[in-house]
Amino acid sequence: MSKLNVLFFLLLLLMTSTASGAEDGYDLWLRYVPVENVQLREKYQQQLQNVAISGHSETTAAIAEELQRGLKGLLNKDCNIQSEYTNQQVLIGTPGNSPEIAALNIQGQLNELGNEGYLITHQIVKGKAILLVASTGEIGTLYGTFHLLRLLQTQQPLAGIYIAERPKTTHRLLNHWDNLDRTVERGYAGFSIWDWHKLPDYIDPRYKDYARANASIGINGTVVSNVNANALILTPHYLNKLNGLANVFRPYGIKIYLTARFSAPIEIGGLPTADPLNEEVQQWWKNKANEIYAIIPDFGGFLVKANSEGQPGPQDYKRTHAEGANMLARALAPHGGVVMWRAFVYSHEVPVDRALQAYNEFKPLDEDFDDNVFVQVKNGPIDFQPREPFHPLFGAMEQTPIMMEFQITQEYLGCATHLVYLAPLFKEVLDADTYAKGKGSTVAKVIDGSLHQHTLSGMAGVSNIGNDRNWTGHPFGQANWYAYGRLAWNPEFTAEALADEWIRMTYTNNPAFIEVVKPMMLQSRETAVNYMTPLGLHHQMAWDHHWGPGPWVNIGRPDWTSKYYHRADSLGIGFDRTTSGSNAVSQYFPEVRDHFNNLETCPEEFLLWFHHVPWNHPMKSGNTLWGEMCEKYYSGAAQVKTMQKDWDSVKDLIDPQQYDHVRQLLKIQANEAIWWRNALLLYFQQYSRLPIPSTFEQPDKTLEYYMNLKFHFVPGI
Ligand code: GCW
Repeated sequence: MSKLNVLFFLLLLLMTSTASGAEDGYDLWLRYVPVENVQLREKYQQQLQNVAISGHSETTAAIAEELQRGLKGLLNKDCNIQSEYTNQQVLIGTPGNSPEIAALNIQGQLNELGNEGYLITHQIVKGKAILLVASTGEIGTLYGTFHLLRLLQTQQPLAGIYIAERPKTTHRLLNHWDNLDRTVERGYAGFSIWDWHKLPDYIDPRYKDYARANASIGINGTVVSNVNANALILTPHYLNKLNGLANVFRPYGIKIYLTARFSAPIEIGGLPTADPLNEEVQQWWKNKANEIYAIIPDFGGFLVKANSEGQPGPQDYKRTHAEGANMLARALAPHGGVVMWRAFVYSHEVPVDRALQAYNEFKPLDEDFDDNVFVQVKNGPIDFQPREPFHPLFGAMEQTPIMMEFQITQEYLGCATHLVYLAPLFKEVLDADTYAKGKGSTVAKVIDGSLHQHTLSGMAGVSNIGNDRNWTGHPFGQANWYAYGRLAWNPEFTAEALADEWIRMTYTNNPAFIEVVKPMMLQSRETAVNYMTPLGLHHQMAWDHHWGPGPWVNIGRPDWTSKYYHRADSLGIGFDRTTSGSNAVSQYFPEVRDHFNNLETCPEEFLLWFHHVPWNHPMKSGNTLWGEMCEKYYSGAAQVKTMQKDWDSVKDLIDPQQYDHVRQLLKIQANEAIWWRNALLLYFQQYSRLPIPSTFEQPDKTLEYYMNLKFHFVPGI
C-alpha cells in the first residue's frame, strides 16, 4: 500500500468508527448490535423476515420504526414490515386494528392482560402458524414488541414461546427533580434534558429516545419538574412547551405530570391566599386543571411536596394534608387525573425522632383522602440512605393507595462516580414483610394494590437522567434506571435476572463477561453500605451536598446533622428507637416491632438504626461491635479493589471506550471508599477509644485532615 493509500485507509477506518456512533452509551440497553450467536441470528432471520404491524396510529408507526431499527441491527438485515396482514410470519396488533386477531379465540386472555399487557405466542392464522404479539391496546403491543426485541437481544429461542405479561401496577413514573433553569437537584449527569428555552419549536431528538427507553421498560408517566416546585411551570408559557413534549411521549404511552406548588394561586394567580378551603382558591385550581387539559388532554396529574423542607402547604392555613390533596384531586377528577401527595414531610420544629413524623402525620388521615389521591412514600423513614428499614407507612394505610418512591439518582450513594447497582436495595424493601395482614404482607403487595385491593397502584423513581451523552453519568447508572422500570412493572422480578438482562442488552451475551460483571453488580450495593454506613448507621454524609463522609456534621437543624443520627458517645453508638427510646419501632406491626425491638433478634444490618449499643457488644461473628465496624469498613474498601480487578479482567470483552470509562470511575470509587473508611473510623475512634486492629493498614491521614476538607460546587445542589 502506498503512503497515501494507508492514510486513506486510516481515515476511512476513523470515519466508519465514528459513524457507527462509537460506544458512548447513548443507545442505553436499546443497543441493537448483531446477535452474537450466528446460528441463532440466522434462525431469527428466517423467523422474522416478514412482519405485519396492524394499525395506522402514531403508536403503530412507533412500533414499526422500533422493529425496523431493532431487526436491522440485531439481524444485520432489512426486514419486510407491512401494515396489512398478508400471510407474514409475524403479526403485531390488537383485536381493534387487526381482523385476524379479532377472529382468534384469545379475546378472554387478552382482556385479562389489559391494554398495557400483551401476549407473545404462536397462533394459527389462515391455516398457518405465525408468531403473534397481541394486546387489547396498542400500547400493549408496543410493550410486547420491546419484549420481543429483548428476547433477541438476550438470545432466547422463539420456538414454542408463550409469554403473557400484565403490569402489576397502574402508575409507573419517573420523577425528575429538574429545575426550569436546567439545573437538576441531586442530578449528577449534567443538566436537565428539557430544553425549555427552545421548546416547543425545537424538539431535541433525545425526547423521543427518552420515550423509547422508558416505554421499553414499561414506564408510563413522567413528572418533568422538581418537587421543590416553581409555580411558573403552570403558566401558559410553559404549558405550551410541555405540549411539545407530550406530543412526543404520547405514542409511547407516557403521560406528563407536573409538580404543583401549593402557593401557586398566590404566586401566579394573584390571590391573597392558597387556603384549600377557600372557594376562590378551589376555583383557581379547577380553572388551572381545565386549562392544562385543554392543552394536554392526556395530562396525568400533580405531584406535591407540601409542608416539607420549607415548601408551602395546607398546614400554613391549619388544614390537613388530606384537605390540601383533595382540593387538587377534585380539580383533576373530571379529567381522570391523579394527585401524588408526598409523605416526605417534616416540620420546622425538630422532632424527637425525624423517623416518626410521616407516619404520625399520615396514618390518622387514612380515611380522608379522595379516590384519586396516592400518598407517595419514600422507601425508608429517613431519606434514601444506602440502607434503611422499610417505611412503617407501608401496610399501615389501608384506605389509601400508597405509591413507592425510590431514588434512582445516587444522592447518598456516591453520586455518579460509584458503581452501585440499586436493584438489591429496591428488592430488599419490596420483599420486606410488613405483617399488615399477617405473614406474607410484603411491601410489594402494598405497592401493587393487591394487599388492600386498590385499583390505583404505583411506583415513582427519582430520575438519574441528565444531558450527559450516556444519560446517567456512570454507565452503570443506566442499570438502575432499567431495573427500576422493570420492577415498577413487576416487583417480583429478581435483581439477578434484571442484571442479567441489562448486561446482555447493554454490553454482551458473552458468558465470560456476564460471569464476572453480574456478581460484581449484585455485590456492589452491600459494598457501598460497608464503606459508607454499615450496621444500620445512616446519614453520615457531608453537609448539604451529601458527597463524601461527614460524621462530624453538627451545623444547621439537629435532624440534619450526622451526630443526631449516630449518637456516638463513650459508651456506645446508635439511635435508640426501641420501646424505651424514641419508640419508632412501634410504628411497625407487632411482629416486625418485636423483631427490631429486641437486641437479640434485630438483624445486625439494622442494629444501629434501632439500638444504642456498647462498643464491646458481642456480634454474631465473634467480634465486638467496634471490631465489626472496622471489619465492615475495611472489607467495603477492599471490595472496591476487587471490583477494579474484576473489571480489568474483562477488558478485552467489550468496547474499549466503555471499558475505560468504567475503569476510571472505579478508580475514583476506590479512593473515595478509603476516604469514607478512614474518616468514619478515625471519627468514631474518638468515642470508642479503641485501636483499629493492627492487621489492617492504618489510615495515613489524621481526622483533622478529613474534617478540614472543603469542597465547592459539588453537583446536584
Ligand atoms: O433527600 C432530600 C434531598 C432534597 C430533596 C428532598 C425531597 C427535592 O436532599 O434535595 O428535595 O429530599 O425528597 O423532597
